[in-house]
Amino acid sequence: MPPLKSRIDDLAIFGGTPTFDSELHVGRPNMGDRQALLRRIDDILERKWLTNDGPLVREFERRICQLVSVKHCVAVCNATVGFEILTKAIGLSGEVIVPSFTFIATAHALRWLGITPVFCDVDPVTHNIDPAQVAQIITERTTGIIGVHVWGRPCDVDALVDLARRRTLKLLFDAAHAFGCSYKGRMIGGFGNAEIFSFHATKFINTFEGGAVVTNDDKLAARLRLMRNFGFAGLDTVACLGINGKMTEVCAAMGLNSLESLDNFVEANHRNYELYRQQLAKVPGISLALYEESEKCNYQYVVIEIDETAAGISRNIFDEVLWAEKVLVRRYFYPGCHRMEPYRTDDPQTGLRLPHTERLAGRVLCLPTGSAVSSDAICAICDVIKFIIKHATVLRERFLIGPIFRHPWRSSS
Ligand code: T4K
Repeated sequence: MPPLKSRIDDLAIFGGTPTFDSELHVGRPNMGDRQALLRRIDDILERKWLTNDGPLVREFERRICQLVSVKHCVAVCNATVGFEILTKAIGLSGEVIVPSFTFIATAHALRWLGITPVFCDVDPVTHNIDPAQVAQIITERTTGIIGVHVWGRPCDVDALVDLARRRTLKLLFDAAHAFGCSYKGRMIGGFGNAEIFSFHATKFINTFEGGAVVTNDDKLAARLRLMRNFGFAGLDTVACLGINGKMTEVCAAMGLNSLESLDNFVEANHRNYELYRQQLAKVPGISLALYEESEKCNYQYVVIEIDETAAGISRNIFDEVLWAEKVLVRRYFYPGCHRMEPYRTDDPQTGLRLPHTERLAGRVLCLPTGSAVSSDAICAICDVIKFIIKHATVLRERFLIGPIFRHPWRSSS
C-alpha cells in the first residue's frame, strides 16, 4: 500500500502514484469453492446433460425455494429475460409503473415487449419507489406496478400490496439486489404476484449469468416453465408462445457452489459495510446508505451519498479522482432511466416530476466490496475519500481548469 497522500499532487489524477497497483471493482465476483465447482462441472460432462431443465438446475431451484420460503422457483438465463417472460405470462400490457432509479433492465424489459414504463419517483431515504406517487400516476391504461428493492433494502411492500389490491393491478418486484434479504422478518421472494432475482456475475450469489422468477402462484409458475422453453408442453406439443430463457447446468453448478458459501459472502459484505461505516462516520458531506439491522440483509452494495454543499465537492469529481486511484466506483443509477434512450426522447420532461430521483442520481456512488476486497483496501479507499474532502476547495479549482483524467473504459461523463 503506498504511503498516505500528503499533497494534492500526490493524487494519481495529478500524476501521483495510484493508491492501488491493480483495479478494485464494484461487483467483483465471489468465487466460492473452486474445486467443488470443477467437480460439479466434471459431473455435468460425464452426464452429458448440459441444459434443458437438468438435474443441477432443479436442485438450484429447490434450494432457492427453501431459502426464501416460496413455492416455485423458475431459473432463467438472466433476470432481464426472466422479466420479459414474467411480463408475458402474467399479461401486463399498456402502462406499467416503475421507478426511474433502477438499472435500465427494469424499464427495457417492458419496453422491449411494447409496454410503456411510466416512471415514478423514489423515497429520498430508502431510494425505493414512492407508493404515494404511484397512486397519483395510475391511469386506465395501467396494468401493473413493479417495485425494485434497491440495494437489497425492501420497498414499502405493504403500501404497494394495498394499492395494487385496491386498483386491481398486478404487482411484481425486481429483487435483483435482494436475494437473502427480508421485509418485516419474511424473506423477499414471496411478495406480490412474483419477484425476480438476478444471479449475474456481479451479484453476491452468481451463476455467471442467470436469474430466477419466484412465486407462490401455481398456475403462473406452470406458465413460466412453458414460456421459458418455447412453450413446449411435450416433445411435439407447443402450448403457448414461448422463448428460450433456460438456465444451463454449468450456470446452476456455479449457483449451487455460490449458495454453499452464502454465509461467508454475507459475512464478508457485512464486515466491509461496518468498516466503511466506521471509517466514514465523521466525514462531512458523506452519508452511507444504512441497512436495517433487524432484517436479513446481503450487504452486497456499499452506497454513499455525497452532499456537494457540505462536502465542498461534487460526486463527479469524487468519481474521477477515485478512478485515477484505481478504485472503480460506480454511479448507479446515474442519470436515471428517464434520461436514457429511448425514454429521454419519448418525454424529455419526465424529470420534472422525479425530483428525488434527479437529486439522488447526482449524489450516489457505490464503493467496492465483496470477498475480493480486504479491510486494508477499504481503509485506503476511505483515506482517499477523507483526503478529497480535506482538499475539496483546491481540487474543485483544479478541475475548473479542465478534464484531467479519463479511464479508457469511460466514454462519456
Ligand atoms: N434489475 C436490477 C435492479 C439490476 O440491478 C439488474 C442488473 C437487473 C435488473 C438485470 O439483471 P440481469 O439481467 O443482469 O441478470 C452490472 C450488471 O451487469 C447488472 O447485472 C447489474 N444489475 C448492474 C447493477 O450492474 P454494469 O453494466 O455496471 O456491469 P459491469 O460489466 O460494468 O460490471 C461491474 C463491475 O464488475 C466492473 O467494474 C467489472 C466487474 N466485473 C464484472 C463482470 C461481469 C468483474 O470483475 N467480473 C465480471 O465477470 O451492470
